[in-house]
Amino acid sequence: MLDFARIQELLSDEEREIQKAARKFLEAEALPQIREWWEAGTFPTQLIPKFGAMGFLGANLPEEYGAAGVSNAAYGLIMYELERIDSGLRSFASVQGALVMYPIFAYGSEEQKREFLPKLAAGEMVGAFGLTEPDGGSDPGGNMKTRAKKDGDHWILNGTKMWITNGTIADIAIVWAKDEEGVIRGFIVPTDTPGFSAPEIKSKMSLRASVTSELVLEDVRIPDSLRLPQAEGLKPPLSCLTQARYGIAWGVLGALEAVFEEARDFALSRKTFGEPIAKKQLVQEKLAWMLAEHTKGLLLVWRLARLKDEGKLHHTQVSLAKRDNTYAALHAARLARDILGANGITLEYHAIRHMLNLESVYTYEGTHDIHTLILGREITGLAAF
Ligand code: TGC
Ligand code: FAD
Repeated sequence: MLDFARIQELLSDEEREIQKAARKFLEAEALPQIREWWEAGTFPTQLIPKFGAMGFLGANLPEEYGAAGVSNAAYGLIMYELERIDSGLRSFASVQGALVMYPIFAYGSEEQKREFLPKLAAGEMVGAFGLTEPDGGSDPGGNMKTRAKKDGDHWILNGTKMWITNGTIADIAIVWAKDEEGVIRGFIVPTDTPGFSAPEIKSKMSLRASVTSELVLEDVRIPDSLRLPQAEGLKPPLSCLTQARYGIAWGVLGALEAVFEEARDFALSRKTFGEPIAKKQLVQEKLAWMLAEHTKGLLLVWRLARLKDEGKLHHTQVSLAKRDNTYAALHAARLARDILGANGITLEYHAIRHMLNLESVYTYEGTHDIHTLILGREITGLAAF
């Protein structure tokens, strides 16, 4: 692992072992084929049960529900290793763990937890999280048109969700909808319910090894037993986003490591004007910038992991980490692409695939600018959304 500030020494033996095992597994099972999957625009569904067996899914949730029950640093390191291969693999795990398992764990009934969490942890069941709607994702409360109407001991759901990771391959979708009083509620929607469909969004130039879908709900009838009983208002879905953003803040540093190492290796072997380009000051400045950002980002997420273990993490701290680490990774991928010259525009190298993926990461889970405004509100007490 790229580790300039020797963060490894701050990890436990178990955390180091988990990362080592994740890297070994992913280098054998995913790295050799990632380019092919990305080019074909397919997500490798065959890896899902293997991710389950490796303990990658909802890894920081308790063992009593079938999850691995690891520390938040170990969870972050798993996200790091997944995204070192491709943001699409990390996205799958982020959604399954932070956006599907977490809301069931935090807001579900005991029966819901026992029914769904072990299958989701094992990768026997796939989940999706439907918050964003076609009219805009940054203001999910204000823009929410999806409605849930009470009908005896059932609910009738109508509406459309947009840009939903895993949608087409999901067995269940966590759908957020407003009831007749305008209160936001969460539902576990089995995707084989009549009236539910999830067409895949095609022609993406980013996150091509990830399924992104529209969710269409037309008079979808759901028993009250599938409503998340503890979820009321916008705070519960926003709290799920905090879990996913935390994982992204770690994950993108894996992508940064991948493009840094590729660029450094290329620069050492590529000769212009009789010397390796690695000997040129302008190239060294780019590599130094990447290393510095990776180092600062890793120190930050390590500290957030410990705060999260202690229950002291605030969501605005996660906003800062998601915002800055994602920007650093995206800019690093652009610099790496540049160092590779013309070679950098092909999928033979990893830089452009990471660069294109990171454009999505910059936008999803709160755009860069929305996180700037979250921090602006934290600093001044004034909301500028
Ligand atoms: P606001 O007044 O700020 O908040 C309402 C209540 O919620 C609390 N809160 C949070 N709690 C936990 N975590 C967070 N991140 C929280 N943010 C806010 C807040 O304290 C308040 O609590 P209380 O007790 O005072 O009632 O609500 P707002 O309507 O003003 O919203 C503000 C804003 C812009 C920050 C929020 O809407 C936002 O975060 N927008 C961005 C939306 C977003 O990130 N969408 C992501 C969708 S999922 C996705 O992209 C998955 S990508 C999948 C993949 O990884 O592949
Ligand atoms: P908009 O909200 O329309 O924003 C457009 C632009 O306006 C952005 O630059 C934004 O920063 C800016 N802007 C917005 N408001 C303000 C403001 N107040 N001040 C200044 N600038 C502003 N969503 C889910 O619910 N579940 C998923 O699984 C999921 N997966 C995704 C997967 C991918 C590949 C992508 C690309 C998106 C996914 N999303 C998902 C949706 C994602 O969360 C939204 O794209 C994101 O929240 C932004 O919403 P938007 O795209 O509608 O942009």
